[in-house]
Amino acid sequence: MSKIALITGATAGIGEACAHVFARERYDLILTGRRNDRLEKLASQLNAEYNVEVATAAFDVREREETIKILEDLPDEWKKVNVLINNAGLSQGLDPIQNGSYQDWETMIDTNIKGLLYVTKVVSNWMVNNGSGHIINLGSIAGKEVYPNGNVYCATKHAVGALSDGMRIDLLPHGIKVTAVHPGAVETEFSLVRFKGDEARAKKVYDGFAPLTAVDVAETIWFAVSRPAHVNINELTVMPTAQANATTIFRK
Ligand code: NDP
Ligand code: 8X3
Repeated sequence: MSKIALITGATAGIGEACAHVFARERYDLILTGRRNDRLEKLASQLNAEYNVEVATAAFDVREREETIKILEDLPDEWKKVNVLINNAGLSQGLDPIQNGSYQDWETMIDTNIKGLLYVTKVVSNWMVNNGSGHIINLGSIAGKEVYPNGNVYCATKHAVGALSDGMRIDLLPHGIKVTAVHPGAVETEFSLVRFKGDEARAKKVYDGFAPLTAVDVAETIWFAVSRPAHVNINELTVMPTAQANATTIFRK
């Protein structure tokens, strides 16, 4: 029987790239995100290209009851999840704390922290029952450093780092690995979402240097997942060569 990976936020960017990489590696997939049309399209593409089974589940990770119900309603054979990639996440706004929007703060906290927890609780219980598993949490360089106006987004990603450490301790007796992956700038829909559809502002983020691609991050995740059974990578920071830290980018 094939291994199974559950990927949150598979409709775009890093999650979508992970779906391709794990399908290539012969994993059957559970793909989630809110945009069902994209999930369906990706599922048929991966099924045709790699001949893997793909289940889709469209839900908003901020909705606790819905998230739990949709996951628990999956057929038992899909609950043998080997790899959970907690990738769904976003930033909203880039403002000094005194000007921040309550709505933006709640969206980030509810998605990046609470949503990740809802999915993790359900799937980690399956992994405990299965006696093994690997959880990958998408942190960020924003979870290692704090940059100007990054306040709440940085706090959510620091929380992902702390939760990864906590999960690793609690799940240790159950043979479950936990890896936090912290990328620097990756060109995806991330900045478009952060700047609420302002394409010119989003594009400027990546001007004058080569950012990471979603595939670069997906391959890094695959590296962590493909280590031997006795090896776990606790955390991994992956940056564009032109980016030294959260705020230092060498632009041509
Ligand atoms: P994208 O915006 O390209 O993709 C984000 C994904 O998250 C989408 O599939 C989106 O799906 C999903 N998502 C967002 N909100 C929700 C929600 N409420 N419920 C369910 N799914 C949701 O961004 P990236 O691929 O770049 O980001 C992926 C992860 O990587 C995030 O956690 C981000 O913080 C992190 N990261 C990104 C970096 C970057 O520079 N791009 C760097 C470091 C970390 P949909 O809209 O269909 O729901
Ligand atoms: C995304 C990278 O530097 O915009 O997490 O926070 S950054």
